[in-house]
Order: sequence, then C-alpha cells, then structure tokens
Amino acid sequence: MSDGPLYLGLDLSTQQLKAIVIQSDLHVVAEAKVSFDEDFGSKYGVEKGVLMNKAEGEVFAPVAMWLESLDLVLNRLKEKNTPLNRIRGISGSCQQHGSVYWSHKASDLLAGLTADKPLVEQLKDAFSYPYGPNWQDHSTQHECDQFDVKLGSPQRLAEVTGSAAHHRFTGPQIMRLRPTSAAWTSGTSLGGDWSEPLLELTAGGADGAAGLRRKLGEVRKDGGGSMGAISRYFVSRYGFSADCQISPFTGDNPATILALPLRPGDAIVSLGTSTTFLMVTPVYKPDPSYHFFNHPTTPGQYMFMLCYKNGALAREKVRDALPGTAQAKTSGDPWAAFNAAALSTPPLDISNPATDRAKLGLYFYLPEIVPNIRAGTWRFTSLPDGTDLREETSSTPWPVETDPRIIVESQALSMRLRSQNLVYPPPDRPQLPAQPRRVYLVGGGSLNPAIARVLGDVLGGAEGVYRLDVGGNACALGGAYKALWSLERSSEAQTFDELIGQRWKEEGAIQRIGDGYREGVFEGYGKILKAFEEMEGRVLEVARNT
Ligand code: XUL
Repeated sequence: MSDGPLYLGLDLSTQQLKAIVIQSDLHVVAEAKVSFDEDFGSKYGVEKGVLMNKAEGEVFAPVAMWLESLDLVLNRLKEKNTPLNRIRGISGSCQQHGSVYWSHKASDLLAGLTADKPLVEQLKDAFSYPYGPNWQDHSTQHECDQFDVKLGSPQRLAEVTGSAAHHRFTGPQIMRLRPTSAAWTSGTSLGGDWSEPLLELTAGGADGAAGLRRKLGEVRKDGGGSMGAISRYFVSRYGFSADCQISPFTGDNPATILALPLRPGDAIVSLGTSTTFLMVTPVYKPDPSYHFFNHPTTPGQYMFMLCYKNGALAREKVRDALPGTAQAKTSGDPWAAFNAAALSTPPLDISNPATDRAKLGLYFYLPEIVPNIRAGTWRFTSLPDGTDLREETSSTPWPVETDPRIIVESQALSMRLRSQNLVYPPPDRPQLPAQPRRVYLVGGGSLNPAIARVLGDVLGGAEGVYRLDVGGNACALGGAYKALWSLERSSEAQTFDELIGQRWKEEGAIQRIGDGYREGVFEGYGKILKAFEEMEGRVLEVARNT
C-alpha cells in the first residue's frame, strides 16, 4: 500500500451495501460488504433485500436496516485494519430511483450525532416514512398515467426528463407518498432542473410545488468537488480524518459506467438483480421505451440505459426447471445444466436453415419495464429471415433444455433492437456492421461463461466481450473513482475520463472472455430483429385488449 491519500466508494444496492477503498493509482486496498438477507434478514424480515405488499405492488426496504448497514460496513473495514484516517474523499451510489423521506427533525438530529450510540438509535425520528421504495415497486400506475399526460405525451415527457413515466421513478413515488427529500435528478421524472409543471403535479398544486422544490434543493451542476467535510460522528467513532471530504454521490447505473474509462461506442451489460444495458453518448435522442440520464461527471454527455426487471431472476427460473439443477444446488454448480444446454443449442435453435424455424420467447416472471407488460411467458417461432412469425400456444412447444439459450438470446435481442441507432461500424474496421466496440459485462451474472457467449453472439462487440474483474462491485468501484477524480482533478475542466484514463490499466482490471462479433452469426440475429419487435407488439396488443 502507498502512503498517499485513499478514497472510499460505497454502493447501497438492492441486496447489499458494498465498500471499496482505493489509492491514487486506482489500486484497490480494501473491500467490505453487508448482505441484507444474511446480516439482517431475521431482524427486518427482508428477502433479497426487500419487503413486499403484493396486493398493492409495493416493494420497499426499511431505512433503519440501511443505517445499521452503514455502521456495520465501516466496522468491517476497520476490523480489516483499513487506515480510515487516510481516506481523503468519499463518494458512491444508491439505487437509481431510491428515496428516503426526512422529517423536520432530521437537521437537528444529524447535527447532534454523538459517537457513543449507533446511527439507527440516534436517527429514529429523522424520517417521516420508515421505508424507502425500491426500484422493483410497481404500485404507481395511477401516478404514472398522470405524468405521461401532464406535458402532452410520453414522448414530450421523455424529451424533458429523459424517460417516459415509470413506476419506480422518484416523481411518481413521491406523488404517492407526498412528503419529501431527494437529490440526484436523473431517473426521477421531474427533469434535470425540476420542471415546474411536474413539481406541481407531484406536490398537488403550485404552493406544494414551491415547498417540494425547497425540500429537493438546488440541482448541483458539478458532479465533482466537495460538498463538505465528513460528520464528526464518523471521525470520533471510526477514526476518519476531520478533513475527509464528501463528493456528490450518484445512482448505481451511472456509477457502473464510472468503473472504467468507457469510450464512445463501448457498451456495458450489468447482470445484477436487474439487467441493465448502458452506453455513453453525446447524442440525446429520448424515446418513451428507454432512458437518457445526464452523465454523472461529464457535462454534454449522456448515459443511455435500458433496464429489465426480468434479468437474473428470470434466468434462475429457467435454470431451476432443468433436470439436474435441484441436485446441483446442494452439491456442485447450479448453473452446470443451464450452461451446457445454452452452449449446445445453436443460435435461435436453427440447425438447418432450410427446415428449422427460429425460436423466440418472452420470459417475464415479473411485470416487465421494457416493454411495459404484465408477467407471463410467451413463445414464438419465425422463418430464419424473420418472416412468418407464429405464436406457439402449446405449453411445451420445445424441450426445457432449449429455453436457456432462447431466454438469454431474447434478453440480448431486446437490447440490440433498442440500441441499434446508437452504434456505428468500428472506426478502425469500417467494413463491419454497426455494433458496440466492446461489450463489458459486470454484476453477478458476468461470471457465467455461457451467458457471456450468447450475449456476444447477439450483441457483437468488434473487439470482444470483456468482464470487469470487480464484476459484482462495479458501482462501489465507480464511486471510489468518482471520489478520487472529484478531489484530484487539476481543475474543473479535467474530465473524469482524462484523469482515470491516464491511471487505469487494462491488465488486472478486465478480462477478455468472448469473441463478441462472429461473422454470419451476428447477421443471422440481425434478420430476426423485426420478428422480435413484432412478437413484442403482438403480446402488447393482446395485453391491451384483455
Ligand atoms: C434502473 C433501475 C435499477 C436500479 C437497481 O433504472 O431501476 O437498475 O437502479 O438499483
């Protein structure tokens, strides 16, 4: 370990609170985590980090559990002899659309914190609502309907805020709950500078809008710099330096794109509880079916994002239906049967293009975001050129061993369909079809070689498919890099990519795990895109009419 300054990145995700400490050369010196189910499952009753009220579609988590987790993760760093006194800056991320609701007592309680008692005891009365809505919440259809019409249309709402209305976005969530406090504007449905008509809608009138604007606070334009020094509580209790600075935090998805210096044309697929597809682009082309967020550090750049609820959990359901998985869960690799099946099935399950039909499916065990559709499973086939699409109505139109490849392909086809206008032929190989330069995989699922192979087959990746070595901790690492850039940039003009790009070394940070673009295979999936789009359209049409 060097003896220079250290930086701490925190990530409060759905299932864990993670912490990563780095030094100025980006080397990771310490890591710790709290897992909500393992550490607090019996105390707070959470499962996969959340509580649910299924009847109302509510998904939420206790704020007290997060407070306890913050003390616990810092204790764990301390137990590992991490020199917390050398941490010069802290940044990080939380669930993109998460919100907590401070009470009017919060400022005094925060100012009066003493080191002798844990946060959870001292901040009992600091919240007007004891839960934070989770991104999987879908209780706000009524509020979303009002957001979608408030500015005229979902397209207009997307132009002003980056997205159409979504159940999990903070604006509709606040509207449902009404009291407030939040910070980061992207993914709120309220617009980068708080749109007045949307504030009025959320708060229920012009008077309420003024109060809500006050509670939300000024929108900070600079993603770097310091917002102030750390509280004395952490100085006395954990030995932080009184000079340790707090830099702006961001959402978990923007933090993911900060885990490496991402070039234009590179894509990240984050395979966590949700599956997200992320790209950085200077082009702002909003559309109701996806999201544009401000880049967390670089003005004038945007983050394009698709977010799927049916990511890891849906793949697990398909995995669990395979013979052999139940036994492998107790002794062996629970993914063995899934991976073998995915890799032995040819693309779209076409062995002979003259006789076989392409297989496509939608495996939505939860109501999906992209497209906004109820839970259900649908299976279709088409000719290999994407024509003659037919729904397969039998409940077993093909063996369960075919599903692993088809579910991953279909998840990737959805990403390819929606990102096709943002990709270009690679500048150094202009003869290749438009596709991402590299596809980076992060999150738990990035460890799975079969998923990497199938994603690369469908999405391409002219330079290949890569795995970020801190796979499951990308957001915390992005937060630590953000703290470093915030405090070490030579001036406001030095961008995150310049500074981190100079220090970042591919070796040890990423691993090439797949070829990405394979001539013929990639083009074969290209022909199927229109069938995929038609399949979604038909399912949506039926859902609309039933
Ligand atoms: C993004 C989204 C999820 C959460 C996960 O819009 O809802 O990826 O950010 O915490």
